[in-house]
Amino acid sequence: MLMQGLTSLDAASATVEDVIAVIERDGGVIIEGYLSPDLLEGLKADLLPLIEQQSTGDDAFFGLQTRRLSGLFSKSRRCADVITHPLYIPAAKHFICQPIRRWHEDRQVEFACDLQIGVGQVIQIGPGQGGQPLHRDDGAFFWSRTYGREARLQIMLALTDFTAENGGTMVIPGSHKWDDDAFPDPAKAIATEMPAGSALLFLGGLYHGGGTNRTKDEWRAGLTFCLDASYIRQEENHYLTMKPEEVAAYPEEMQRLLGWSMSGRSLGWVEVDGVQTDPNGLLEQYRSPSPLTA
Ligand SMILES: O=C(O)CCC(=O)C(=O)O
Ligand SMILES: [Fe+2]
Repeated sequence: MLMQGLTSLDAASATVEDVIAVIERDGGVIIEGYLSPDLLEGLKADLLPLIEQQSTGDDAFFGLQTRRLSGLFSKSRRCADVITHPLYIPAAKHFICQPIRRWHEDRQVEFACDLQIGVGQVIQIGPGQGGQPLHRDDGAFFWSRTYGREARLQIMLALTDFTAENGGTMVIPGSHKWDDDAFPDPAKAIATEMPAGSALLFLGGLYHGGGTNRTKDEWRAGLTFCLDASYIRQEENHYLTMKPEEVAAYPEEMQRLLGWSMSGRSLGWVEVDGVQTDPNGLLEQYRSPSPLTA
């Protein structure tokens, strides 16, 4: 059977509608030229020296020849430019923030969730690393296809070229539509091949896994983030990873995406003076040194 590869779009000409249409059909899309060369070089300079100091994983899933680095929003402000790219958040909203109707007194009202950042990680796959077992990343929060909706749109950005030889992410196009029991046969997976600065956007339900690195000396580096529904637990605990001062130094949109936000009327509040209050205001005190201690 001929295996259908992933579709590539050009960041300079693709619209959000184009991105959504391909993801709806295949579960993922490659966007070439997602980052400007300057931004790519900046991210590499910020993050690659740090990941080189990390030890490799300790099991087959995390990879015995694979290094990982998290806590990225404390390490590079440029991560925000990957998240707020004009093709990413609007596409994520389309898939994740579909409104539902609920009764409010005597009328039905539409409610939609917000987005938040679930996890951020640099993943460096080294020579000799075997293929990672194929999986769905929304399994982390026990998602099921029976829910009939999506909770995650993920990005895998190539910091170095991704090839079939060096461990370019394996994906099974179309598998985001499979039911929970369908087996992800590795023979159906194809490698994501894309030049550095390009990105794979894919749904949390798409079967994928790190590829086999058959090269002698190439470390494939990818930068991954997830935009998730604001009603599920964040995979990475940004509240404990980042100092409030570091969160406060980002624009408000990023603070909220990192979790310092109330979603709708009922999720994520803190009690202030007896009122359930949006926690974003608590960052005010961390925005600049207090006049008393300056
Ligand atoms: O590094 C990759 O290409 C994918 C890794 C992955 O899917 C994971 O660790 O969940
Ligand atoms: Fe994964």
